[in-house]
Amino acid sequence: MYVNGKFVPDDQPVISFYDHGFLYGDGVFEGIRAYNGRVFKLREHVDRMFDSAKAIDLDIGMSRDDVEEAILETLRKNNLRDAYIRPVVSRGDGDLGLDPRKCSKANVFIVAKAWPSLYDTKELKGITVGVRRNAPDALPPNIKSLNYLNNILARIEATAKGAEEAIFLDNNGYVAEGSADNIFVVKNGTVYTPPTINNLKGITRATAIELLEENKVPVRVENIGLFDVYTADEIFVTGTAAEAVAVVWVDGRTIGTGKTGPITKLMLKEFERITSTTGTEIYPKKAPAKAAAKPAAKTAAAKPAAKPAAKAPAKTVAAKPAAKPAAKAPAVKTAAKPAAKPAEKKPAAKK
Ligand code: PXG
Repeated sequence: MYVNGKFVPDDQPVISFYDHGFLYGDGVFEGIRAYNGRVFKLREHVDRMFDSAKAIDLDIGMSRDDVEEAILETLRKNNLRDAYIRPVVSRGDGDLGLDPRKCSKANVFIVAKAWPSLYDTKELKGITVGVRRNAPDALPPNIKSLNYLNNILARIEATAKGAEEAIFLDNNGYVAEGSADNIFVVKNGTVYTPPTINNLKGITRATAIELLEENKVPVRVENIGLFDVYTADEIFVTGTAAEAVAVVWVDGRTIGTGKTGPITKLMLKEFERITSTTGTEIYPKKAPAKAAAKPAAKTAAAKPAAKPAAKAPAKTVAAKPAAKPAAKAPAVKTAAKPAAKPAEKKPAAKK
């Protein structure tokens, strides 16, 4: 694993007891996946980690490009093509006492592990939990912080009640998200998902919205209540870990037919396509112009396991939409007022 610029074996202790990430959950992280030799939405994940860090006033001490390169190099050192990647930035080594000023420098860790993608048609049981999603004016759920206790409490409750995934409500009673994924409900051919005030700005969520719109499935970003959940034709959750999975039972109600529905299936298919064909190449085939002069670069490129040129620029393969996107993709709409149903011609919402 990567620790502050060095690579060490995963099982070597690398963290101080006085690290504030450990003592207080003071830090941020990301969960990223690589498929088929490419890191999916690498820049988006790195950007979100920098946003999380900004929100807690944490200086990562590295540039976005440096973090990207460290992630790619961690994958290369482990000869991985399909992997789960976990960068963690903690406030750093300090003392007892929660004042972050006691930590002079952030600690940056990156672990990458084999985790083949699971494109199975798993169907989940969901349960709405009593524990509410962290309030945006307390600990904004948009921060992917090292403090996941809110989510863990939800997961404990869901497990105790015999369900695989928790469905969080917020303090106003609106549906927020799952314990580690965003939620979508389908009704009469339209897909609904809550605005991101009460949930993580999921990268898979944004991808799902794009893919649905490319396939001319209308998506609306608006508040969702329990009624919408119980009466949905389909429900699915999205996340780097979950990818896209159907929820077919909630609080004793069977959702739709009780099987993965057609829009969820479309999502799964589209998601498989986009994750296997786009992303930042871990082992770029072509050596960069400067390194190309060295004959050694050729062999390095031929063998993915070999150490690639240290400064190979990350190459990102752009997404190719399967279907020609509709000239007038349906605008994502949001409700101005939580309870009100949005008027048909509201301006496009922030995703
Ligand atoms: N909400 C929450 C609370 C999450 O933690 C998502 C939504 C989905 O976001 P992305 O960007 O992944 O689409 C998450 C992501 C794990 C694990 O170890 C959890 C996540 C991602 C990767 C691994 O359980 N959560």
